[in-house]
Amino acid sequence: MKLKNLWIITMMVSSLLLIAAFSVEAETITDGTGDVSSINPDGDTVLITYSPEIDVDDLDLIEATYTLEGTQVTLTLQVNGLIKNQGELIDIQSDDFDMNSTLNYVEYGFNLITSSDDYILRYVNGTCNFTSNVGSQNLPSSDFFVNGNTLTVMFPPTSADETYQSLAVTASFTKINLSVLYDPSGEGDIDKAFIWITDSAPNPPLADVYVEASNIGSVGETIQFNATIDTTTGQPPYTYHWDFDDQSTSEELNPTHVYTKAGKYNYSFTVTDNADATASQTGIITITQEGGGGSSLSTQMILFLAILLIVIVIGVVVIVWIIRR
Ligand SMILES: [Ca+2]
Ligand SMILES: [Ca+2]
Repeated sequence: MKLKNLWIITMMVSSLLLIAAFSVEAETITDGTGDVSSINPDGDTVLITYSPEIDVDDLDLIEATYTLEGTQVTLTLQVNGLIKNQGELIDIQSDDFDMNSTLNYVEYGFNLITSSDDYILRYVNGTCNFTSNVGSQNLPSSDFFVNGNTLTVMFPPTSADETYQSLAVTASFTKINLSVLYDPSGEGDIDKAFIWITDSAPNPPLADVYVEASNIGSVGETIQFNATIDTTTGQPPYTYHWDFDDQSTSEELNPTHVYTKAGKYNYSFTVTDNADATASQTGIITITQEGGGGSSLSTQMILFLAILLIVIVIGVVVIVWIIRR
């Protein structure tokens, strides 16, 4: 009888452990380092490793996790540096919002989509705003904490049986002098009034690449090949591969190449990211014999000399004929 009781207790405990194990749902997304970007004065997105305004590592996302355990969702966000507490959470739609103010804050954000809700969480300097289909509110300070390089947020899910669909995270530094940006005279220096530095995870898929090289060249000529990739897409680091269609290749982004034989070549460039995604672009270059122009010039010279010779011979013949008369 005792043995039977022990057996029942063991079964019950095992079942509970099994239920507990099955009720935990977890996902992790990872992100490369060195993929923090900024917008330069031309409006282009460029990768940066240094800013006089902020430690770029504090924005460089490396990992984010989602866990659903019982009636609690836990989200974490980890950066390469430290979670930076700077500025304040701004609500642009608020009546208190001052259009002449200067914004200067670091924000860490989560967007979690599950089968039952679309959650948006924004953390700025000790304040965490939580938005779901139910509404928007600032979370009590007991529901989130910062530990070095990691921000952790906890909240009850809208539905207990919801399932994970996707998680995206961002880290950003925003410094905007609104009085310059919205100055109707347009006299302020807008480039200096607007700084926006950001990283997101997961990165969008690797975008198309663009290649550039002359479409004509000659044997022995040093030809420059250039490729452009969108470094805010895909997972860095990237590897590059040029195939010049003459049995030679290069692993540089912007190599030079010398063709040794005349002909038409279909060259290609391929970029591969850290997630093994690839993007390619091809081009055609026609290579002519070295000094091709000189060759046709010498043909003209031969023709000219031949005509000159004929004229001289005819002239001599005519002169001899006149003398003999
Ligand atoms: Ca990153
Ligand atoms: Ca990223």
